[in-house]
Amino acid sequence: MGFSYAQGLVLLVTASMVTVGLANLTTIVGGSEHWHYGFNYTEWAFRNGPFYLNDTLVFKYDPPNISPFRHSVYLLPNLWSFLTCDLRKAKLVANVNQGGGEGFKFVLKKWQPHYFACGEHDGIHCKDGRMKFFVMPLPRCRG
Ligand SMILES: [Cu+2]
Repeated sequence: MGFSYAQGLVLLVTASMVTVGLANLTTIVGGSEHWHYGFNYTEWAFRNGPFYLNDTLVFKYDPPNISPFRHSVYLLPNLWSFLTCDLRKAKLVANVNQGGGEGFKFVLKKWQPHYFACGEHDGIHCKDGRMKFFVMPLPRCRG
């Protein structure tokens, strides 16, 4: 029995699906909304996930010389600090100047929960402005 056209087509489609599945993605946080006060990023992350190891998240926000609204990006250490927007043990990953131009790129390199939040105004942007979201990057299955 020979190799039919249909079999070849199935192979081709399968191969391209696998390629898409393995490609690391770059996602702009908030999509066209970028990173600003008042947008529901928890919901955004839920709708746009799951994210995978070595995917890139891009945070876009204007620096203080362009916009009066200052933003930043912090990683919070645990679920409780995330829920309460407690920034005391948070780690700064992008300051107020790093969101301009092409934005700040964060690669999800670690297989662990990531609690992102804006750190401006003592946690008010996180608490009232909803500038926080959770990502648990999944490992990709490489068959
Ligand atoms: Cu902010």
